[in-house]
Amino acid sequence: MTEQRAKIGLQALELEFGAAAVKAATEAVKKFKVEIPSWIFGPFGGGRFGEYLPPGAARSIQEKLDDAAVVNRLTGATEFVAMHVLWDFTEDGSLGSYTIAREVHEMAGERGLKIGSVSPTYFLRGSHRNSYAADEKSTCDHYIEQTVFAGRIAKDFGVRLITLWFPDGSNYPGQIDLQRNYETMKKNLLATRQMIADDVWILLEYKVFEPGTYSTTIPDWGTAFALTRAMGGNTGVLVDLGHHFHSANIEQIVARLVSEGMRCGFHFNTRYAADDDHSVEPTPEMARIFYELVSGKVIANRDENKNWAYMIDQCSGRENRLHAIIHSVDMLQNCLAKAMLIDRQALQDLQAKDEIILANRLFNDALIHADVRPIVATARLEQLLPIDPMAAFIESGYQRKIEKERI
Ligand code: PSV
Ligand code: MN
Repeated sequence: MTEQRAKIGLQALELEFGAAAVKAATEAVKKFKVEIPSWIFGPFGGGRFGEYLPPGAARSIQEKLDDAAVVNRLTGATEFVAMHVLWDFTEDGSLGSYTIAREVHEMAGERGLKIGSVSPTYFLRGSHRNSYAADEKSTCDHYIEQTVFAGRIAKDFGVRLITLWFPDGSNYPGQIDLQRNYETMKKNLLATRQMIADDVWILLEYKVFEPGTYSTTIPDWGTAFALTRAMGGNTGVLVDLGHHFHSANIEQIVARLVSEGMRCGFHFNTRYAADDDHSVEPTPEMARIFYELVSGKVIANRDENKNWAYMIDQCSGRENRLHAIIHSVDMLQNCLAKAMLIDRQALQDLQAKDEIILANRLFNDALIHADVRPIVATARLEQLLPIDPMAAFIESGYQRKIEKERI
């Protein structure tokens, strides 16, 4: 997209949706920040199969941060990097190290970055018979200790946010006692909340399958919601786009959480088959999710305390990791811009008149048919950022450089 093309596109959008809506969309895109995961840059990504790493993939936390800094420089939207305790802060692969976390914090700062959300890593060695819902108290205590550590790191070096995802569950009916399993999880979560500073925000992630194929302990937003309500305080639900049954109405889940006034968060990605962790695509579903955030005044609200946490959880298999994450950020900005274009008053009028198809068309004109790339381009130009971060990345020669250096 050239500046000239952006200008013409913007005029067309103003004609259709009004100059005020286009301006508001541009401002919202400028303000939108999204965390990127340290794990996308390697070596821990790659999905479930094989150990393939694309040429130039990062080999250490320093190199991951180097790559993250490039993404932030090009997009201006990704200052925060999500970290995993046993991928980024460990010496022995079993416990977190405060010293390493401090070093990572310093290294991030040197590159203009900050540690974002901190995730305890429950799913590596030792949790095959569950973590927080294990029958063995010593197993539970081990993982609680790691969560408390994550809370401390989040407070001292991060954005006071931890995100919890548990691999707990089962593969066969009868394998575990479903009620005891849930009650143990609940008891340990409640105890954890007490051990972590009140101003550390805890988000609880649900997932309908995997690694459990018959059951997972927190399979859905309802279970996560019940647990977070029981935990109380600064606690919410984490919606990962890849963690539902096919064709789940995720925007409605978002709408429910907004209506309940719960401050929640996302792990953005795209799935086709299962929990694929692909780059974010500009799907109608994603745009509708953003519409719920806009109409619920969660996003683009002057009161930042109403805002949710926006994170990308992606670990691509085959594609270039930097392309993958730049693409995701770009697509999220596009979806937000689309959501900002909806004339809510006009929509309400149509709803009141029961004009079903006309309401649907008004929705789709913005969320599906509008080409909002000129809005996103304008937001970048106004911040003195490259108009096209992907093109700027390709032109920068950074990929050639890392492929040469990282053998
Ligand atoms: C689990 O599938 C998950 O979505 C959790 O958020 C983990 O932290 C992440 O993936 C690890 O890639
Ligand atoms: Mn996730």
